[in-house]
Amino acid sequence: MKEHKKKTPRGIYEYYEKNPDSADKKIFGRVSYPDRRGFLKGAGLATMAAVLGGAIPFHRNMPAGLIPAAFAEGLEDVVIEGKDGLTVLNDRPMNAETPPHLLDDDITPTTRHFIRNNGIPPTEVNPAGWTLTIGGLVDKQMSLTIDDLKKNFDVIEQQLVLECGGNGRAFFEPKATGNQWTYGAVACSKWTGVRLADVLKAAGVKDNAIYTAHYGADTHLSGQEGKVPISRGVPIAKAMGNENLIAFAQNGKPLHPMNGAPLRLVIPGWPGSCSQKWLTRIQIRDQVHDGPKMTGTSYRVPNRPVAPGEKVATEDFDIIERMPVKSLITSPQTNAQVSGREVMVRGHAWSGDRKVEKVQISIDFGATWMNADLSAPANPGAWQTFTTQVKFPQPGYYEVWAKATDDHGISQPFAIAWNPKGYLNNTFHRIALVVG
Ligand SMILES: Nc1nc2c(c(=O)[nH]1)N[C@H]1C(S)=C(S)[C@@H](COP(=O)(O)O)O[C@H]1N2
Ligand SMILES: [Mo]
Repeated sequence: MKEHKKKTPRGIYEYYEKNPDSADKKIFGRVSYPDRRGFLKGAGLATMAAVLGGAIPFHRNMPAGLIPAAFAEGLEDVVIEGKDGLTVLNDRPMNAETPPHLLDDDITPTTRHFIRNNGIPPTEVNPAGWTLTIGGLVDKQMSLTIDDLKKNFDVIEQQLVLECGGNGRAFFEPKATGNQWTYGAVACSKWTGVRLADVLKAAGVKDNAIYTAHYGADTHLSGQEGKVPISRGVPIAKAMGNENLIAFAQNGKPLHPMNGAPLRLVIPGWPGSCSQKWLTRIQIRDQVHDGPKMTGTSYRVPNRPVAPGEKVATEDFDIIERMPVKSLITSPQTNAQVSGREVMVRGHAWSGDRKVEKVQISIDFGATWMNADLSAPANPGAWQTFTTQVKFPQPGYYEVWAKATDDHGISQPFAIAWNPKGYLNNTFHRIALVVG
């Protein structure tokens, strides 16, 4: 297997180089004073412990500005408790993706579910005392505990794809700013919860309702009290779809802290950003929601073709709704050495709220394509699995390409139109193999 290129660590070192004291405060919530050692505070201490993989018994002795030795090798060595094998793209906020070969399971294990945070996750989480408020344009405001949700509504279990709108951003040229996701800001875990639609119906959505607005308990990177890191929403028609869950369990266990414990939305087929984590409130509005990350260039794409690098006026952007058709080869791992002349190629395909009809594989740079076997989705919103036995004519270097086509006849493109924030890259997944 070839060496994979090392990623440049982002975040922690940049901050510490510029100003160690303010870095401490920003990253771990610790304040240092001239003659007094600053203690790690609740949230900061929990963040550091989560990143290091364990509580820090002597945290009171840690000098301000001390970068934990665990980070000496850069972000490659950052350990996130309960996660395994993820590539950390940023540590503040925490963002980590999953290498494709670790997404081989039909149901993504929690340890391998990517993390996309816009702010600082809440640290004092008490599931028993957690409440979800439904407010705004409803007949009756509701405040529900997780027990209330379980008692009063159908509890269902669904395998649902979550994909960040910025997945694939790393491959745009010119580069788009933001986390440089390659392939792995996508997952399909099994989520347990109640239907968002059932809860909204119980509250009674008024006739003039247009959009939802979602709020969570994470806090803004600036530390500014009351400042919301992200609050997105969906049109009422989408919210009323039976595929959307208010989830309290992931793969049969409570949600992972980084995936929104104890309560989150899962809005499959739409940008992951719609699926508010640490969910505390859903507000029904009579206008398109305008919370943080709903406006400007956030999760919005130009409504017309633009030239790479072109400046686009804010009014020329549309909100991203469904995610496009896409596929991912999860086995073999890219750069694997194939002994013999045959290999089983496997992966997953999905297309927003549609079904995938066909996945094709090419080993000759797209000149010819062969149909793979494709499974039905476990339920609407789940990805489908493709497999095919590939024979290579002779030893040498090959690329295996995958291309999915959905039930509207829409296929993945070879190349994607550039957009300023690098969203919706659904080009073919290509892996490299050396045969013989
Ligand atoms: N409260 C809150 N919810 C959030 C986010 C966030 O930063 N805060 N990130 C969103 C984005 S952009 C994505 S892609 C998904 C990622 O979910 P995951 O971290 O569980 O993989 O969560 C969404 N929900
Ligand atoms: Mo996202």
